[in-house]
Amino acid sequence: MFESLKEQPADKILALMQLYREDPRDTKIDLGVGVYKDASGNTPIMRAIKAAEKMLWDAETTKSYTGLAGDPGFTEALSTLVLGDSVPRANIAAAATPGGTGAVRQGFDLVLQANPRARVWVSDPTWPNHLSILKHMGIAFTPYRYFDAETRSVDFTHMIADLTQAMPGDVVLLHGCCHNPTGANLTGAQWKAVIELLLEKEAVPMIDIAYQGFGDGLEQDAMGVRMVCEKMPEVIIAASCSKNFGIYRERTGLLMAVAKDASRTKLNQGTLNYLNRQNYSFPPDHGARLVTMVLNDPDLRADWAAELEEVRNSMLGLRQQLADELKRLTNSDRFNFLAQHRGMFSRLGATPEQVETLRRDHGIYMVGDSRMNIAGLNKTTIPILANAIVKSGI
Ligand code: PLP
Ligand code: TYF
Repeated sequence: MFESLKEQPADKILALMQLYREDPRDTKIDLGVGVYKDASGNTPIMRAIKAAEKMLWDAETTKSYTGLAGDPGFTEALSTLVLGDSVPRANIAAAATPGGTGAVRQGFDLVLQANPRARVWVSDPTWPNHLSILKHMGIAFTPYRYFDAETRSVDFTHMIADLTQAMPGDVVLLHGCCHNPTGANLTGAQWKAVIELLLEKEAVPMIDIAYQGFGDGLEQDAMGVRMVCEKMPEVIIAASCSKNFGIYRERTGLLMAVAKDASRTKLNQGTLNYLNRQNYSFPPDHGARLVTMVLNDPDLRADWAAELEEVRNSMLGLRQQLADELKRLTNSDRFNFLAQHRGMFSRLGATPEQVETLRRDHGIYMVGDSRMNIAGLNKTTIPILANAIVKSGI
C-alpha cells in the first residue's frame, strides 16, 4: 500500500528553518518562520503563562477528558477576548482546536458540512497553509487580489472588483489583523465596504485571527472581526493563541461559528462538537487552561497585556528603525511602508533572485516571496539588513 504514496511538497517556511540551522555562518540572520523573538533572539515564555503553569501544577487534580468542545471556561474567555460584546453569547458556538491551524481546518470542514459546493475566496497572497489545507480537503478556492506590489499596501480597488464575483454561499477568507505574509491591513472604512459587499452577495466571511495584540493593540486588532460579527448573519472565526500567549507548541486555538439567529446556535455547536470528535475527539487542554487562567485572573491578565504591549512596541520600534535606516541609505521614502505595516511580517517586494542573493551573500533568511519576520531583527542587525537590501538592488 505504502508504495503508492506520493511525495508531498514541503512547507517552504519550515524548509527555510532547516536551511538556516544548517548554515555555519555566525553572522546569519533568521527572518523566516513567524515566531516572536526578543532582542537576544530568544522566544521567551510569557511571565503570566509561567506563573499560571506553576499555579496549575499545584491546583490541577485530574487529567481526565474535558468535553468535545474543550473546557467551557476557555471558549467563554477566548471568544470574549476576540469578539468583545459585538454579539450576545447565545449566538456563539465555539470549540477548542489544536492551534489556529486546527481552527482553520475545522472551519473549512464546517463549510463542507454546510455547503459541499462552496467556493472559498482567498487573498492573493495568503498564508500558504490556507491553500494547502483547502487543496487537501478538495475545496474549490479562488484568489482575490489583495496586495499592490508597487505601493506595498492593500490593493483595495481590485480586492472589491474580484469579490464582486462572489456567489451566494461562497466563503470569503479574511485575515483579522496583521496580514500574513504582507503586513498590509484593511482600514475601518475598508472593512465596512467589504461587509456591505458580502451582505449584498450573501457570501459568508471566515476570519483567521492569529495575531491579536501584535498590530495596533488587543482591542484595535479585533475591530474588523467585531464589525463583521455585528453586521453579518453568519461568521466563521478561527483564532490562535500561539503568538499572543507565546504558547506555540501547546497547540491552542478556537473555532467559532456566530449566527445572528440564536436559535441556530444549538445545531452549530453540535456540528462543531461532531467535527472535533471525527478528527481527534477532545482538543488539547493544557494551553487552553493556561489562557483561561491568564484571562480570568486580573493580575495575570494585566501582566500578560503589559508584556504583549512590550512585544508589540518592540516590533513597531524595529519597523521604524529599519524604515529610517533605509531612508538614510537610499535618500528616499520608498521603504516607509515598513513602518506602516503591522504585525510580525512585511513583504519587502524583492524578487526570488534578490531573496536568494540576500541568503547566499549575506546570510539573511527570508521566505522566497520576500516576507520578513520583523521580530527576527535587533539594533545590530538592522543596519546590516538595510545595507544588504541596498547592495542587492532591491
Ligand atoms: N493563521 C495564520 C494566518 C497564521 O499565520 C498562523 C501561524 O501562526 C496560524 C493561522 C496558526 O498558527 P498555529 O496553528 O500555530 O496556532
Ligand atoms: O507563517 C508563519 O511563519 C507562522 C508559523 O506550517 C507557521 O504562521 C509556519 C508554517 C506552518 C505552520 C506555522
